[in-house]
Amino acid sequence: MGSSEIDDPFEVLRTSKGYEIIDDQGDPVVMVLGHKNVRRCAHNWKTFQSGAEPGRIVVPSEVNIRDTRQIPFEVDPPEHTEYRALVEDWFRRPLQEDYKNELKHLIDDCIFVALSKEEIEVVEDFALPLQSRALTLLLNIPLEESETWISWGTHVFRSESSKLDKSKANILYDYIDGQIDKAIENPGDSLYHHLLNAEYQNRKLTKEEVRGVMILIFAGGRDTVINYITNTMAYFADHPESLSLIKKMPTVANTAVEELVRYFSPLTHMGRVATESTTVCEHAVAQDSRISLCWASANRDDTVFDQPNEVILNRKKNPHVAFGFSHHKCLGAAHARQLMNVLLTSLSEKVESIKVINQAENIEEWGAVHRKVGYHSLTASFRPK
Ligand code: EMZ
Repeated sequence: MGSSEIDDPFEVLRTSKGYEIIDDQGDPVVMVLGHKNVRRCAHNWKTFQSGAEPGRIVVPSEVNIRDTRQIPFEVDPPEHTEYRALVEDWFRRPLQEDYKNELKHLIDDCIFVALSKEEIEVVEDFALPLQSRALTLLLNIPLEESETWISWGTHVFRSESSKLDKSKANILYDYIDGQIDKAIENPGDSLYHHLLNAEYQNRKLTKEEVRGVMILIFAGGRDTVINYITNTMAYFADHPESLSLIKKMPTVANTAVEELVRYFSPLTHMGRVATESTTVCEHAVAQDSRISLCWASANRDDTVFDQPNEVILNRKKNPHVAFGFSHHKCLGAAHARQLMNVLLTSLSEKVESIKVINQAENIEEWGAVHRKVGYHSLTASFRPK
């Protein structure tokens, strides 16, 4: 098996019963595994809500480390629609040409550093700085600010010692509060200012609401993007011919971005809380209990994808759910897609091959199911064209 392969540990469960029950800190979760059921449940927000107690739809649950509601992620329609409308245009900015050019500049710098070293640890010294620097564009704030975020490491709620680290989470909350206060005192055109000026139901957003949006942006788009980038590097190490293909046919980058995110599925699943007693895959789900929509499993469903366990960079029909599905689909998806598109293109232009020297896989454990989601570390050397 090549180092970049990610197999599908859900296959047998998906094709036999369609779900799996796991324990999460004493609050069990019914993982929904098939593509059709995942989409059906994601669509049905009246029965499967996101607006439960803050932190409870995340698996592992964050109820013990977070009181602030993430917006619009932990809100249901109709409020969800109104909140989302406040930020939708802002999150489309990555499609603009000048945004793309700035992103290219920043990504080229990261590739230049990788090429100039004998070897580089991709997670900490490539993916994390790239993700953090790119985030300054999304927030429209100076690049230097990313140094602080890089110092937090790959996950804002997890540390070496704990999967749910309250003191680490507090660093983020205090930082965001400080930034909101600064934005109130100093006029500007960052996302903080945009949110502080936004009108919601004929009033300004409260500080707590602004905090809720910002926590989502910092937490939600961090390890996911880092895994996406790191897995891509491992993939190219195994498949230098794919770099040549993109170089020869640059439009392949468009389908490759989608195919790689389907294959990697950096976010395994996301929960919902049942508002009434119901059934999923003929299994009883009690009111106020949790299900999860397993994007990673749905993305390998062979009733939807031909050769689901193969990476086919020019795959035509690709209705993957790696960015979620229905009204809660990822707000940062345009940014992530643009980032990946520029990265694939720039790598294909500048890099001949990548060699993995050392790796430590990051394996998630969902009950008896073990799933590779990325790497704790991946040391590699980059050879220039
Ligand atoms: C939440 C989540 C959002 C959660 C789309 O995912 O990402 C997780 O990494 C965070 O821990 O709080 O933001």
